[in-house]
Amino acid sequence: MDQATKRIAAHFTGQTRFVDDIDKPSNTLYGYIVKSDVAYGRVESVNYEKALKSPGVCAILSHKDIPGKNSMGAVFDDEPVLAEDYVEFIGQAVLLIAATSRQAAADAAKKVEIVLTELEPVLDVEESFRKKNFPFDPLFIESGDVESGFEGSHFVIEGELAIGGQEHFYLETNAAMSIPKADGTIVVYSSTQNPSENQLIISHALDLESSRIEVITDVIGGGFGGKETQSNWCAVWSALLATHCKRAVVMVLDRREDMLITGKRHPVKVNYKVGFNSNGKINSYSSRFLFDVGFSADLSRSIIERALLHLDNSYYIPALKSELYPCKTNRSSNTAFRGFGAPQSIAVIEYIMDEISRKTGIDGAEVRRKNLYGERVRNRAPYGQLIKDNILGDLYRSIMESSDYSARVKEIKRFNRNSQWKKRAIAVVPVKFGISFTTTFLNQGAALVNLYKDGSVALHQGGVEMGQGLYDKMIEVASREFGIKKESVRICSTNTMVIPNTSATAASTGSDINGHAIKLAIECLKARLNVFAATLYGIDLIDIVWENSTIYSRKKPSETHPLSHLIQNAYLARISLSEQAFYKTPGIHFNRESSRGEPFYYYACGIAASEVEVDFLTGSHTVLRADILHDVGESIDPLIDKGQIEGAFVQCMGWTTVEELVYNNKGLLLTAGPDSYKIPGVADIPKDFRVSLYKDNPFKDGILRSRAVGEPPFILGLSVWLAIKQAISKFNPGEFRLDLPATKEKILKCAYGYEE
Ligand code: MTE
Ligand code: QUE
Ligand code: MOS
Repeated sequence: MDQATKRIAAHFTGQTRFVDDIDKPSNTLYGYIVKSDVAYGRVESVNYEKALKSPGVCAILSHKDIPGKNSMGAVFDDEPVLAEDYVEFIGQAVLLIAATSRQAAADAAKKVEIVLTELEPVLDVEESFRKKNFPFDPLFIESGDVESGFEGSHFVIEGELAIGGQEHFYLETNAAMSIPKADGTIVVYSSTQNPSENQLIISHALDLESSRIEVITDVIGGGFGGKETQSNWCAVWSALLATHCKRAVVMVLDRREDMLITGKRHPVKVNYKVGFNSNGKINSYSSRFLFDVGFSADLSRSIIERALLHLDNSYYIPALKSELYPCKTNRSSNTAFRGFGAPQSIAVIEYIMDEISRKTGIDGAEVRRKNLYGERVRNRAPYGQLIKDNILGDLYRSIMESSDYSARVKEIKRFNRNSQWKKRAIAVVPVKFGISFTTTFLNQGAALVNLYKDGSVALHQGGVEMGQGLYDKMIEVASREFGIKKESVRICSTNTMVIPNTSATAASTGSDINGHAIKLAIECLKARLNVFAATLYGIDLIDIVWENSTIYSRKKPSETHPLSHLIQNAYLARISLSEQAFYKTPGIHFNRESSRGEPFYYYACGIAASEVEVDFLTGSHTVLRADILHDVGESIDPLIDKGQIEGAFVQCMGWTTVEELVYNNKGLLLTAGPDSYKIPGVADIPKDFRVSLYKDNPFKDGILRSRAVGEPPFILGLSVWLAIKQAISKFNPGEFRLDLPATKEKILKCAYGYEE
């Protein structure tokens, strides 16, 4: 079994060691947070004398005990490590406790007396918007003349839509273990997508130089964006307690805590207006988005920016205008989640596509086809980037054929005529997802490649394995570049002492950025060894081939030399067998003031056709069949890529149909556990699920000619939501508004015309 197969087997047999599974030093303490139980309040007094005397308690820390800066905000300084004078959401940390067991800490926490004056929380984005509670400036985009676009349109429709949030529900909750060392340095094992940021935030809070903080991340139990910034919390809390107590401290949130205090996908309220002709073509689209950012800014600025850059999805919109407002509320701070703002804005334009189909009577897929970006004209995005190598038209034609669309539409019509309580519908949704961090400087990666005397290889790189298959892809890159088997390549855990200043493993760029860095390092190593091999074996430099763990000259393929022989001799000749390399994505830029530029290195595109059956007696639905065609360039590993596509699609189905966050009027999240918060299960996946990789479209500048896959196919799950919308129209041809998620209750309300 190669390393990747072993890793997957370990995952499925529960043997992967997440942070809480690491063997702990015998004197390890357990960290715990004392949380606010009000959404907004002034802290009058905090008394923890009694709690300190509670059995097993070693330390209790307040904001006064933080040696450095009381701030753990990733981008803005608006997130205290521990609350000072105010608490701003239910679950905000006020004190830290270290005790000999988690239970002892929890018992002590009950003895803490916090006196708060409750203030009126803001829980509604509309109210926040009216009060202009914006943690940073709103975002705007305008291209073309929107007003004259409306005037010249046959139809103008206006509408509202409410889009819900989504809990990440990673398998492993947030966790970190900090171990202080005698020399004043500290080692932190962290379940994070962003070890370098954990390091930086700890350095600020402890007032220690970054070089003294070693953050190590091995395979984590999922992130989905939720561990980009908010993994900083357990990291910094455990580090504070560990340095204070001079003992190892492990801090693991339980599921309920994690769901209560960490942010989710941003809920949004949207107003839109769209002008189009009777042929279904859009002339003009204007919108106002109110994002519920929660109590702090976190990554919301970049998330809203990505929403802005995906207002168009795959469509050419001649005139477009949008205002996107970050609305502060007294809730946990909403954060990165697969798609990073794009799912919300794409949901709106796809909803509009369905509305256009309803108004004009043109089939939904046909409306979409008519509006797709063109190949030579109608091919510039509202922010100015040219849409190159556009395959949208071909994807459309292919899915129409492979899904047998026309025949099934007829069959569905026949079914619906004969069925009173069950209706079926099929919806097609394309995706065009921009690949690159829009924050241009983040598009950098590095790697260190070590060759050992026996010819085996160890890789160090900046990305985090969270189940997306990054490690396997990196091993594949090294194995192909060196011409050796995958079994001979080892990948090491991510470590801030080995690869410094990494970007988060995010924006689907992990394998692109780190893979390119590994490739550059290997090219450099090979170039050095080629010079040596040329003299050692008397062959021409330019003819050297690395294959099957051997070296040979293209001119004499029969005369092979074992790689181990070359490497041993290179070592004896005192040639370095180790190389570090750095990669930055070329040619991208984005101007935030004007919302113009070329923010993306390329686009990843795909398309899906989903058929649903909705039962109007119960409100339940079944996805009868889903066809997906997605472009990953030349796949580095087709099984991994298909897994990513299936997972992303089903995760979006969850967001758009069953996952509902319910709060009480005090701002308490009532659905803070798997008992009340439902994610899709095996029974919910499409009955007939056909995932194909788009063929023959290698991306020549991609790593091994591949394209990123992590986030883009998430968008395709919207086809299920829109198929449900259509099915409701078959039952109720009148007006209704299908917010997201389309839960059973909402489906029935829309079907029978009840007001919300
Ligand atoms: N797949 C699994 N199994 N677990 C995850 O946490 N995160 C997704 C995606 N696929 C995730 C996943 C998100 S949000 C991103 S940005 C990418 O993986 C990150 O990895 P990549 O850049 O290596 O694709
Ligand atoms: C997509 C992303 C991210 C992004 C921009 C994207 C992302 C991320 C950041 C970001 C921005 C500013 C910072 C920072 C991070 O931007 O994941 O630390 O200061 O973290 O288009 O996925
Ligand atoms: Mo993914 S939301 O960019 O971590």
